Amino acid sequence: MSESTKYNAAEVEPRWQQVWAEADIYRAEDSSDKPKFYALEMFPYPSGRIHMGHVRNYAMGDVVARYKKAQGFEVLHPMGWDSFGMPAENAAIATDGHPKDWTYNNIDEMRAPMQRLGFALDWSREFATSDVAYYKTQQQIFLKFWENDLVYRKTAKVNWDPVDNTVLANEQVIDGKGWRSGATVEQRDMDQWFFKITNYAEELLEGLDGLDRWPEKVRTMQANWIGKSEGLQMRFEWAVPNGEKRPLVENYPLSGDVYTSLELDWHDDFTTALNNHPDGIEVFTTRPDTLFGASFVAISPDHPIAKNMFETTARVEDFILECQKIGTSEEAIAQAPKLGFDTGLLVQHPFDESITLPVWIANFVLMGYGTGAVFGCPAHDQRDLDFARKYGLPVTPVVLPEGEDAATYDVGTEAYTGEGKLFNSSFLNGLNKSKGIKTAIHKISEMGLGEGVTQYRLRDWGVSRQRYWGCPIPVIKCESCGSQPVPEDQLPVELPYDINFDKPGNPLDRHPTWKTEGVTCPKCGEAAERETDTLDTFADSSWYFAAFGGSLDQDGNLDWEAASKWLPVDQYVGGVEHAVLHLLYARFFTRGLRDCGLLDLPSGEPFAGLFTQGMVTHAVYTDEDGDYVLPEDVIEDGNQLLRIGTKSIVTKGDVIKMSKSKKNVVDPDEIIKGYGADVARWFVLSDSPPERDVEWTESGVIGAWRFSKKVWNVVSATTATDGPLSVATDAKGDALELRKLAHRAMENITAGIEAFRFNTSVAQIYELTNALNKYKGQDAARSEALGILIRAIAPFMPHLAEECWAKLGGEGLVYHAPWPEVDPKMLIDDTITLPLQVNGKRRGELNIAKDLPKDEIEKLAMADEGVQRAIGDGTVRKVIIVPGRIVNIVAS
Ligand code: ANZ
Ligand code: ZN
Repeated sequence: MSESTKYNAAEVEPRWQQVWAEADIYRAEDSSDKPKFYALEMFPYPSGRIHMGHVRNYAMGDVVARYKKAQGFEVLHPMGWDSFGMPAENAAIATDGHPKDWTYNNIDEMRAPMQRLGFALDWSREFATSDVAYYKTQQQIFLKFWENDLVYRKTAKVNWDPVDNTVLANEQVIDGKGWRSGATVEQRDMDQWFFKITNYAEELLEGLDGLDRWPEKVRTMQANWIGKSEGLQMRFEWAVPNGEKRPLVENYPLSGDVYTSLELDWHDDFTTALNNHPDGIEVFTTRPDTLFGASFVAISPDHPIAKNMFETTARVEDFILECQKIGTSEEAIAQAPKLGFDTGLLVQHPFDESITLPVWIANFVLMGYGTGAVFGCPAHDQRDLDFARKYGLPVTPVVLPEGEDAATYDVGTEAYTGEGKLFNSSFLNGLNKSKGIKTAIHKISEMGLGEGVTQYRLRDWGVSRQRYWGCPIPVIKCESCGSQPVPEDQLPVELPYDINFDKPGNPLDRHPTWKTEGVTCPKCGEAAERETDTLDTFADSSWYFAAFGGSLDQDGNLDWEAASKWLPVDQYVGGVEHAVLHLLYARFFTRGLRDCGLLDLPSGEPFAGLFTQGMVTHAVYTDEDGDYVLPEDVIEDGNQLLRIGTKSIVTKGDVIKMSKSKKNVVDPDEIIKGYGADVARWFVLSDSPPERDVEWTESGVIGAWRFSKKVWNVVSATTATDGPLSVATDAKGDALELRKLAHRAMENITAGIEAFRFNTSVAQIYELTNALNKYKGQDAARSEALGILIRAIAPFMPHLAEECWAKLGGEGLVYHAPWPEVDPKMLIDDTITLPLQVNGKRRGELNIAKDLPKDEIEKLAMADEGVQRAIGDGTVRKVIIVPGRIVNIVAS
């Protein structure tokens, strides 16, 4: 064995990376007969730099991939680039460059540091979603989806982002703002392409039950997003006005901003409503049990009845425009102050002829949900209550909470939504909530006014984007034939390179030739135009995992059978920010691909296991001017922090997610250069549970670096030559203790990896390393324990592990070495301590195997020094052995 040398990561790491690359060890074999394991981390957007969040994300996936490999699985662990999207266009505009050049340069910039991190990735399957081969296949999928009724076109109200000049999906509007630009989103009517995700609403919801290796919170978020509600859809019939106007809002105490219908000609409006909607107003309710507490009916500002009035009445128009200022997102609407407009119309209560309800237009009623109309029961719905209090509408409680007195019960300012007994409710009186709901639905059905229905909050996925850097939608628009699919043999519809961004909007739309040159209608042959919208880039990330599995090549060949074999992804790792958007779209896509006959994936689930990792955080530093300072520019001077160079005083602020804007970032590549990839990987995995945030600290990194040295030193100090696969079956005493400790540690390390508790595995690795550091023997037990340690470390610090493995004389690569097997016997504590008594006095003790036969115990007891001294010249009369308890010797 060679002399002990210093460990030099800068030399060791690239050397092993080259060995791995040359031996092509990470290539996954489609035809392997080993069980498959597909490990995947959410692929990166090529922004140009890798950051610590990437390192942590990929390091976690790498631990799993390497561990599964060692366990005998055929592992697929691929990497690629989610490379379409807005930032490339923005960068191109800012730098006068081209989105394509910017993107592919960035990919090249990022691939190298990623490779320096030594991940066990099958780079042979790499692609970028902006590769023509990839988006050509996506165009084929789009057309397949269209054929199979999963794509359609309609004019729809859209969320328009006025900064990015594009349409956003509802999911992409957060608090009324564009998810990327942060601009306040506006409403517009536009022609749009949609994916019919709602076809799968029920399946997507039910499928969540089977995802037992997904975080509970993600499943809940998806379920809420799908938003299944069972309830009643029912009709409120018009109350015939009897030639008399009903009292209008002037009778209610009005607050400042109320709109009144005093000025409109009520009879005209009523006639219009009656003519256009003779049956009355359809509402959707989940609480028909509260019908006797109804005090108004409210319709959305976008409801056809409201729109009819809008056409005839200027005051309604004012009101509706006012409502639209709030935007379209549900959250924004929920948070906005309640606004209402009393239309003057009246409807009939279904259960009591003597009751009529006023019809209001209300800003909190969404046109896109249910029927766009509700009945308001202020006592038991908070929005209704806020509305009723503002406009002086009656509040009648009908659900009595337990312990309350019907005569005195009052809801105050908080609607009561809990359980209770119905009261003030005629034939429903005395029923509980669910009985009341059933009874009311039954009654309404009997009356022919409605029926029980199921509603989903989920809307179809609008995918048209007015952008250049995305997958062109493969459609030709013909004036006579409408939208036609681009014929298969004309695919791909390629993006033109010669575009310019001189004006806002979509460069494809104003390209001199792309839209029209040589474009004819596939149906009638007349000159036609290309669709210039591109697909939402969330489509790109909805099936990339299948493209890895099917080894998509640069000619666009994709082996769907192989993709089906690899799917589902066994372990997916990524950020929880994708809990709804990406993860739901992907679950839709795999179902679509299944139902189009491309993927053989009965469950339709793309990701069997999901782990959402925490963030990497760092303290924010600011100087005296309040400017952010990079951590690498801060030095400690006594008990204060200074900025290198200017020496100005620096203040340490909050520890938050690393972000370029706050400058609290540490460049992974700098850490690799300074300490090595293993140290960076070890640190992000060791310091906190994977789902929590980890705070990046210099001292933490130094700790990780010291630990790597320690491992190397223990290996270097080894002269035993038994090799790392030895099993020290004959070990006794200290050697046996070391074996036991190693096996026990290994048991816990494996459990930690299995449960995604890498930090607990790390703690066990520390313990085993410390034990080995203290162990003096140069024997088989040492070799065995070291062999266990190195293989346990390999998924975390693969370079160090290879170097140690080689130094210990391990055969081949540690990457190919089997995962250490725990000997269950080593986990049982099978020695016991037996007290030795002579004539009732304790004289010594025995450390023996639990199952040692009595005659052996007697021999050892009699040989004990303390016992011998106590017996002295006496004669042994009797030896009493109580197994497992005590040895008593009677002598005289
Ligand atoms: C009367 C009622 C009384 C209601 C009560 C609730 C409580 P989920 O569970 O989310 O499906 N609603 C129906 N359509 C609406 C729309 N387009 N915009 C705004 N709100 C709408 O919610 C169903 C409830 O939300 C329905 O039940 C309806 O109000 C309201 F004590 O009807 B409820
Ligand atoms: Zn045509």
